[in-house]
Amino acid sequence: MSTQAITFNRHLWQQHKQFNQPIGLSILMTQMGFAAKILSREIGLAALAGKLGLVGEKNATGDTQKKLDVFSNEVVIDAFSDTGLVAAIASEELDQVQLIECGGDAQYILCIDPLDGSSNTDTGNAVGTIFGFYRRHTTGYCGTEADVLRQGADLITAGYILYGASTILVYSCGGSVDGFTLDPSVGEFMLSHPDIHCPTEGKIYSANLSYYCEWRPQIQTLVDYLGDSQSTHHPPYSMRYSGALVADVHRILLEGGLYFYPSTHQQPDGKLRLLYENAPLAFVVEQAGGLASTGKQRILDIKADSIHQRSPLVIGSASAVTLYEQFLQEGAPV
Ligand code: P6P
Repeated sequence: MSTQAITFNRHLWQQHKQFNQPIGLSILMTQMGFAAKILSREIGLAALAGKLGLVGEKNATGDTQKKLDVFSNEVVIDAFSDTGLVAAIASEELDQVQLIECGGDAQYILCIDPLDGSSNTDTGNAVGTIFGFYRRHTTGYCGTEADVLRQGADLITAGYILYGASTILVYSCGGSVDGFTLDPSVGEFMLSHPDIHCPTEGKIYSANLSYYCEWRPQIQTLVDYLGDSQSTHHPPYSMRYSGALVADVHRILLEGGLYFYPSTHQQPDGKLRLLYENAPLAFVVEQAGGLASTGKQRILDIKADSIHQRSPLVIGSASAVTLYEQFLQEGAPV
């Protein structure tokens, strides 16, 4: 590898110099890269360190909690709580917002899913971290829940880390979407996917088809349409679904197509959480030229009323998301 290779920290410095990105945000992203290195190592070695399996509790959203869920949450809280930059953290693994006593200087709010897809940990399949930073609205001694209950369109930076065949950090601060692959031999994230654009079309759809019978008839019709390999309206689609939102959306971001997790009778608002899953991913995919909605409303336009609020999600190529919305609202095109 040449020393001309762009490390994540060198990229952040360039962003600061060229686009006047606040140095505080650059520091926070450096911390995110540090936390990602720790998690990549621990997830990779968990089977050897007795860190697989459950802790027996359920988290705030009713998901069973893995040992790695608890560990991952501790890593991200430790990475940000004493930076003096973050006034509050909303995490999937915390019932309430973690309010941080930081004086009036802390300018940022973090919403995070420390370990997305943790049902995959014990089988060695891909998992991820999803994060989004907002600028703080209040100026008191510590942040407030109101600072956290935001509209995704207010995000200033968002991204994810995929712990898969390689560890990839993908993020945007409102301009390009860039991806960095961890080189464990030097302990650096190296620029590997500069200026990612979500293809306007794709031939992949990603959904848990075991819920097919619980979906609205319009969504069932869409799935039948996408699965029709003899269709004269579109080339054949392939279905890919890993059970980890980050892994499935990353594939769609790079190769095009759509991921959807609709509402069902049991989960009328869907399963996925708005603040620390759907909104940060919607920010990244929109910056890359894709779309993200509930099927009826743009994800980034929804203001959160509670930190674990759920929403349906369809995300991916602009044409594919638009097709989904047409099916949901008008039924199959004639
Ligand atoms: P299901 C993981 O718990 C998660 O939030 C996402 O990472 C993933 O896409 C989804 O839930 C999987 O849910 O119902 O298909 O098992």
